[in-house]
Amino acid sequence: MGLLEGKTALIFGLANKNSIAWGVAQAFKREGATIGISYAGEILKRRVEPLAESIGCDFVEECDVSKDEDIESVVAKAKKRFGKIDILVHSIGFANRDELRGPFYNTSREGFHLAMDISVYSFVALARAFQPLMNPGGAILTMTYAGSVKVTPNYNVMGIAKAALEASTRYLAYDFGKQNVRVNAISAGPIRTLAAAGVGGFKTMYKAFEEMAPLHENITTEDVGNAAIFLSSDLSARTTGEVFYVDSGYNIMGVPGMGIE
Ligand code: NAD
Ligand code: 0WE
Repeated sequence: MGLLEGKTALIFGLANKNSIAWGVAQAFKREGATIGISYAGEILKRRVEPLAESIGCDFVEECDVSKDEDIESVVAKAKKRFGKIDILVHSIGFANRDELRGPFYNTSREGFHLAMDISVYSFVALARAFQPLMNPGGAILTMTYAGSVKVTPNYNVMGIAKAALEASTRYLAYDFGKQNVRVNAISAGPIRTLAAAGVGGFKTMYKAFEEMAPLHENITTEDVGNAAIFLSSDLSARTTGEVFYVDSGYNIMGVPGMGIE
């Protein structure tokens, strides 16, 4: 029997087959969950629908998380279709491309607000909107990156957004504890997704990551999917408000090993 048998999961942030959200969707499917998917905009529909279909998912809804009315509408549709849900996955982040290069102090007021709105507030807004639909024993998940706690050059305003996202995870965990719903974040190492495409120096960072990490391997969306199963299933029943690293151990290192051991 699958670890998520009888559970319903809604996954936000699917763009294409490289998305972390897709790794999560496939892993959840494997463990027997009923899945609903949400994506950002009309142009992604053509990509997302065949993927959803391939895992037998026919709840595929557009939702731009910067619009309250889009969030309300997807909640209404989920309520009509599923009644209650068990798992909510937020796999969304965005900053203007020109904020992700050069000195952090050049961050514009508008760029700061946009990154915080799409990458952080959307998590709070989705958690609130789905609160009445969440079954006891359920789980809420978001995706973060270690640029929240240590400097990653060029990650800039996204690092600040991820720090706020991790703090939001703790505050939401406190709120949702009363209804026995857990809230956790997965901090993944760098993965070549759409959100990493065109990032200057990504290739170099990828290589350095592989060298520095104790396990000397880069991260896949499948790895994140497997961690998401744990954090959404009853296996992690007493874990909430945590940032769970899926990074081949990279974050524990202070100095690179350089093969001197
Ligand atoms: P991705 O591009 O596949 O996913 C990002 C998603 O955010 C896309 O589906 C995009 O449509 C969605 N999005 C952007 N603006 C939106 C809006 N207004 N409304 C609704 N959706 C919107 O890339 P990914 O790497 O899978 O990113 C998923 C999450 O994982 C992000 O939070 C990202 O910060 C995080 N993350 C990524 C990495 C990495 O190296 N790729 C590492 C750690 C954490
Ligand atoms: O969270 C992310 C991706 C964040 C991201 C990426 C983009 C590129 C395209 C947010 N918004 C946009 N907007 C775009 O227009 N990661 C963890 C991957 C990532 O992105 C970086 C990284 C890493 C790692 C950007 C700079 C430096 C390192």
